[in-house]
Amino acid sequence: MSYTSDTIKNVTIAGHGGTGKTTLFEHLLFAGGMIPRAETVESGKTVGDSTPEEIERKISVHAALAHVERSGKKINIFDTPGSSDFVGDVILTFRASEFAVLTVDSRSAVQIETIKLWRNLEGRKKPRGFFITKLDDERADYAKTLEDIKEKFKVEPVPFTLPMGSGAEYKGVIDVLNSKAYFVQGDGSVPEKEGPIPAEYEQATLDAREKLIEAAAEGDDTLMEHYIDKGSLDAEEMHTGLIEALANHAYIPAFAGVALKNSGLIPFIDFMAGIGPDPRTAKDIVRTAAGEETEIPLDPDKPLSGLVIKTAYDQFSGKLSWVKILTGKLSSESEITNVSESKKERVGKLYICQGKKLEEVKELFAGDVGLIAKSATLRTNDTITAGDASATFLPLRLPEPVHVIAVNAAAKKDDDKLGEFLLRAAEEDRTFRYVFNAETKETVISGMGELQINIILDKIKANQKIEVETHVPRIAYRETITKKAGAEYTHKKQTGGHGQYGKVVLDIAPLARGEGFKFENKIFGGAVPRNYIPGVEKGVVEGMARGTIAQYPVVDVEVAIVDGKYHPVDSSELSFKLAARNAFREAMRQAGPTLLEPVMTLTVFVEDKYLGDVMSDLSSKRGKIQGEDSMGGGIEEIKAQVPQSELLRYSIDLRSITSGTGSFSVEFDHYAPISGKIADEVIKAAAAFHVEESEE
Ligand SMILES: Nc1nc2c(ncn2[C@@H]2O[C@H](COP(=O)(O)OP(=O)(O)O)[C@@H](O)[C@H]2O)c(=O)[nH]1
Ligand SMILES: [Mg+2]
Repeated sequence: MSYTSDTIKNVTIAGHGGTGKTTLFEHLLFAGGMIPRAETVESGKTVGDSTPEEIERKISVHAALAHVERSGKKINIFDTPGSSDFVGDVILTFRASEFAVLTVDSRSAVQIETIKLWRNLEGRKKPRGFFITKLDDERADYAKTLEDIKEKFKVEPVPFTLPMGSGAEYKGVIDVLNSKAYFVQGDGSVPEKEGPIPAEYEQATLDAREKLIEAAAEGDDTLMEHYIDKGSLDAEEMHTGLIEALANHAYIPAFAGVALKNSGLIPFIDFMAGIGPDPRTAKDIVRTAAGEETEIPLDPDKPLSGLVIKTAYDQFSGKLSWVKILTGKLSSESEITNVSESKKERVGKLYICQGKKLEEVKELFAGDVGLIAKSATLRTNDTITAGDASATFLPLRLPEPVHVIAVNAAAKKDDDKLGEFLLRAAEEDRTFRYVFNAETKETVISGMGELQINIILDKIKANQKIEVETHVPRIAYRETITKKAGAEYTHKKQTGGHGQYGKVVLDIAPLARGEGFKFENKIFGGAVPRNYIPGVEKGVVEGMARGTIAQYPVVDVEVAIVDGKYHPVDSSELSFKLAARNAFREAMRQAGPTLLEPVMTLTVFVEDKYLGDVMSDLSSKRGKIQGEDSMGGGIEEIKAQVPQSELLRYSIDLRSITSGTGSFSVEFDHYAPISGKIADEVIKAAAAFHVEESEE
């Protein structure tokens, strides 16, 4: 069966880890009649947490997609991970859905990941709401949670469901929009049942309904006039008003429930089917062949265009490319163009899915998300079309990796295989990177945190039987000079017939930081003929590749050749190159050489209670605090400049200082001189490294 654009809705469930997303996802599928029973996260059998790494750790690592059908709509639901290590998979589902619901645990205040995700949704202007979870717990406090949402996000959430009781007294929810109640049945293992609103909740329901009407009246001016005239709105006006006001961000819907007891789910599904945004109101951005960025509306009547939002390698199905169709429709057994790779490709079977269970479809219409199996060319972020359109969707913007480590296979013969699987992991999760650093001669992988990287390495170890070693990456130190100096060098070799001869006199001087290298020919009168000057410059560049302190590259130096000598027969480019290289080394030794270390701009987000600890940790890391800003919601942003060598384990340190709540980003800023003990350590380590290198 295929679903046309007018029948599709997309919603992402997101929020801090452990707030009940996967459980909510599972029970929505059960309440919607899509699975015969709901499993617990602990059992390892949920639809949402289905990969070995998720089952083993009892947390979500990847986005999962499934759908429920209700009132003629197919509601695609994404379950997402809560740990910031896997934020890449959350953000891609935000792009692919027209609505996001953030889960908030009613036992605790709004937590930091939820605040960060809210900000991402705000940046995308994505309609969003809250689902307050775990109201059956003794520590649950619905009113306080709602209050905290108000305070942290400066919004007035509009309840669509109200809980009846909490803790052991929890009975179910009131569906405010449809004026009825849903009661937990028995132990909650069967779907909730509809019934009349108990008398004790009548007033609260009326009050909540009044708020819903006010929210609906924000939909447009005519509705507002009606509301002001009549003091109310009829059911149809309310319906259209709530749809429009949601699209205009005029209100934030709030839901409540106990997923584990199958409670509060049907009103949410009804909301999604009836009021949740129609994908045909969505837009995305393309870049044309001419490089212009334009917004295009999601439109079923245009020719096919779609975006690969995710790539997964499944144990059974092989490579799966998740595509969101933006315009037109994609048919199975058809030819498409992969615009990003300029390649045509034949698409075989198409699927929709319930978690890892695939279901074949003939067509995917604009608005829907489906899967292409075993594609030859598709990669995440690729644009597909039917014809020869050349515009491509903008690649998804993701945060930069913050945790970096160097890896190698324990057995050298496995290095290529390791590289292959690291590349695949980088394809599956675009917040994970894999590069070979030619300067430090290391394979460096980076990601959002230790957990993400460990999961990837564990998987490679388990599936490929490759033993992987990890270590702290080497830092790309630099060397430079602090004063002017000059030196001369004569390269002379007499070997039988043809000799080698070249004399070079160089002046060197420091340049401003970041200026790199300048070379000037200051020879007057032909002491060194012009055709040898490129050889001199090459020699200087070679000399600069390995400095005199610890063999790190030399930067920010101006070099001039001021004099020299040549021999009409024995001189050659090679002779001048060798002379220049040695002259440079000699000059550098006299020019007050110094080591430079990379200094990063660090941006840290922490709850204000950790501010002091984070600051003092940064000062112990030679950090210079540059500013501090309140982000609202009790979150502080700290900006500091910190040497890279102090930040190699920062994701681990920050996690321990802030009980896992802090987050940060780093960016290279500049190189700064180091001296004394710190420099001595670097020189010692470099010497040891070069000994090892020469032994290999
Ligand atoms: N008491 C109670 N526990 C819940 C509820 N929903 C989820 N949990 C539990 O909270 C824990 C985390 O749930 P999970 O769905 O994995 O959260 P996620 O990390 O947000 O996906 C699990 O032990 C769930 O059984 C609920 O409605 N009531
Ligand atoms: Mg989960």
